[in-house]
Amino acid sequence: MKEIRHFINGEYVASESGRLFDDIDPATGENIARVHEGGKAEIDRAVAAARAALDGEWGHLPIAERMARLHRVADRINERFEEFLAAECADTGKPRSMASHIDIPRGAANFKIFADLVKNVPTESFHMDTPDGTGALNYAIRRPKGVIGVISPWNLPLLLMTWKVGPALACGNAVVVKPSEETPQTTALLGEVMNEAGIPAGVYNVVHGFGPGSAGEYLTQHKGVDAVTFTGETRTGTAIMKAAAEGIRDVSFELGGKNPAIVFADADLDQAIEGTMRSAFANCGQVCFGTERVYVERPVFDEFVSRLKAGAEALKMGPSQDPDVNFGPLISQEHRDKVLGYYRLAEEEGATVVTGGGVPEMPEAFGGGAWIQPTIWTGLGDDARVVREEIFGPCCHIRPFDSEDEVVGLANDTDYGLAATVWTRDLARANRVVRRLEAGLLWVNSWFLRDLRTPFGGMKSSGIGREGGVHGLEFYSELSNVCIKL
Ligand code: NAD
Ligand code: 6OH
Repeated sequence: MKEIRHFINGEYVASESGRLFDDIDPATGENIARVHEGGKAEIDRAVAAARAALDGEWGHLPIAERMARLHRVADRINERFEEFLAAECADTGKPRSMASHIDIPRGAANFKIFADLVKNVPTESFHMDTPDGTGALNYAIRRPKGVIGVISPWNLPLLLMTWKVGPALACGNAVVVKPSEETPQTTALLGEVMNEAGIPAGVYNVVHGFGPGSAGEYLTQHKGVDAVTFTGETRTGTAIMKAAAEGIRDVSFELGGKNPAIVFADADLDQAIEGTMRSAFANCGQVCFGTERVYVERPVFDEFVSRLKAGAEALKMGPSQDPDVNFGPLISQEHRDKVLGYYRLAEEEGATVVTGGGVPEMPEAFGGGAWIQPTIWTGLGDDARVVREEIFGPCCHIRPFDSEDEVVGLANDTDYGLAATVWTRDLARANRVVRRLEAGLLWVNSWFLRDLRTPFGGMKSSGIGREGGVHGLEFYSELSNVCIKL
């Protein structure tokens, strides 16, 4: 059986405790690897290696050379594309058609985009007058923040991890990554690539394990970690923020969502259906900015519901290698239990089940997998838990509306504020509506159209800070002002 070790100071190492945990293929329920579980000892070693790397070659590389090596990281991921793809699909069960277009190429691109950005970003300078007439010159200098703790989720494991590691390294930091216990493989494999690309030992470290009482929690508590960037559940973010309060360490959070889509009657319905199909069901509904609440203007409500139902029922479920498959399993049996709990709750709360609502019949080989039906509901009240809580599964509730004011109020009536999507042919209305929607990502007539240079993040309980483009630099670097009396 394959064994997955920590990657510390440029080497793969075993846990001191000798503890291992299982890595399960969610499509079959089979154990595909044994993973070393890190504890305090491994976090201590990784943080020390990161600190030493900052003082070593990495801290003194000319910027052009640092960026050249990050480009090489991206190139090596692309050269080893098939290995990354196989590892990601084995850990998540997601269709290869998705991982080969999104997870792996965008995971690689994160190293190039941020290297190019950081190389070209200016800092400010101000000349100021002084009473003696000679003046003074102010200019800002940007420096790495230090050792960054990176805690990443399982839904897009490589992509969401490199989305943090890319800018962190571009800014000259060193990182200690704690990938999700569900999806350790691509984060582990990236260690080899870092060595191949000439990233000095200790710059990129990986410690596997769980959250509370394990590597995740120890990483957030470690005094040698200067800042923590986290993508995951809002509840976990709350725990991490408490830990980071000790020592006043900075946090950057991409958390949960309960994202609305608004479909006006004048929308191109073909587009709106296609977009909502993806936003509700892509990656088996496990996308942070996916849609779980759909509001449709009353004249087109019935047509929209019946066409989305037809679309959901036409999804092709199956193993990731099948090129026609566009719908994989959930990440784990545990997560399926949670999602199925909401499927039952929807019925208890009085929903009409338009389609789905349970577990599909699968061939015997996939009997142990976390398969679930794509599900659509109507008829729930606005206070139903199914309409208010993040489910993170392939499901949505559709509700009719009659006016712009009404739908803006409904869309904003949530603790979250990550994403919202508006479908209309009237661009004046689109602009009017999005400016009132409380969300960090606003799409008009599209979904998941994402330029990596743009700001990414959520309002309210969906996060703190923005990553992406130059915005991440605020988190991954420290600005100091230099004032020179002339
Ligand atoms: P999770 O919060 O359960 O786990 C995320 C990571 O945190 C894992 O590595 C886990 O081991 C670790 N962790 C858990 N408890 C911890 C603790 N006390 N201290 C330190 N680390 C701890 O999230 P998940 O289930 O992996 O991912 C799904 C969630 O992520 C959903 O809520 C989804 O909305 C959110 N998400 C948000 C975004 C975004 O960009 N806003 C993107 C993807 C996923
Ligand atoms: C969150 O679940 C997915 C985020 C994906 C991206 O930000 C991207 O641009 O690929």
